[in-house]
Amino acid sequence: STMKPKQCRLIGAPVQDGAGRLGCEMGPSAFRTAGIARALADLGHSVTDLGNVSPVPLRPLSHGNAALKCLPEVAGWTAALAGAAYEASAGPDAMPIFMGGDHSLAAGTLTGLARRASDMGRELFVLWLDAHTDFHTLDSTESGNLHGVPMAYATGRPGFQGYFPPAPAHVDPHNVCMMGIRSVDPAEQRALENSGITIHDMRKIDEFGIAPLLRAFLQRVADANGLLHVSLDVDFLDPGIAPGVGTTVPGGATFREAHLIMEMLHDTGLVSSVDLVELNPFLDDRGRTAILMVDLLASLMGRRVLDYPTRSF
Ligand code: B3U
Ligand code: MN
Ligand code: MN
Repeated sequence: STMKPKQCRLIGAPVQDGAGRLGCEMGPSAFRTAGIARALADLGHSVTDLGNVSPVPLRPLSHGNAALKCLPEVAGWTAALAGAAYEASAGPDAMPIFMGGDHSLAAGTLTGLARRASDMGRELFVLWLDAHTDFHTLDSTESGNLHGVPMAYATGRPGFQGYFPPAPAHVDPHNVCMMGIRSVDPAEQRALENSGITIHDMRKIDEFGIAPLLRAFLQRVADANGLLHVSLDVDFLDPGIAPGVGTTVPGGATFREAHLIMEMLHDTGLVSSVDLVELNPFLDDRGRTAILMVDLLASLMGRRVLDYPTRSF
């Protein structure tokens, strides 16, 4: 691998209160069972498993949007994860890897990492790989599932104050690139139009191919000497290859597209942290989604897919 050995820090975030159904709580265990630590160590990285984060104690909260589910719980996770992300991202070769847990965990990781970047005098960039934009506010979400809000919180959209913890730092929406998007609610779409976020939906990926779109974003990160966080939602992938998720959307990224992204990310050496989210082991097929997510992480960390035989499951 051309990548400098990293200090991989595995952090379990067994939050499932942001998803519409149970099961993501088992995600960190499934990643461990699928051999995440071993895969990273085999690539020459140092690996420490820091165990699972616990949410801060609940504080009762009531909000005008009656649809909201588990607001105090998700607020508690956000506070705990922002702290964990800030701490685990210290040091020059730090590579925190957050094993979810549903995508609400990114409210914590993004804002904790943004604080770290600002301490270092660097800019944080985010590559958001997802079928969804997760750009709802507490007021606009109709499902009430808080895995639909982390990008809005992290970029400082209004309405979170007094409900979610104050963000330690925000992510500049101009530094966010979303790929794989194919399910956006009308309220999100309106807010995204003037947000500054770059959105490559599946239509664009089909028309131009994933490589040139990604290359343009990576060039911007490199030019800014930025830190790059990758937030990988299982539903970015096509449900045919990744069934272990609660919110399958047809027409997702293929095995080849997903590995190509990871290999291009590896080649740039720009990635400094990763979220692996929305894995629901209860819905998985003999661990195949957990194994695929670990294999994608391994590609990002330097495994050349053609050098390895396909793992069976
Ligand atoms: N935008 C919809 C659907 C959704 C967002 N994130 C996921 N699903 N995983 C919502 O419920 O907010
Ligand atoms: Mn998501
Ligand atoms: Mn999603």
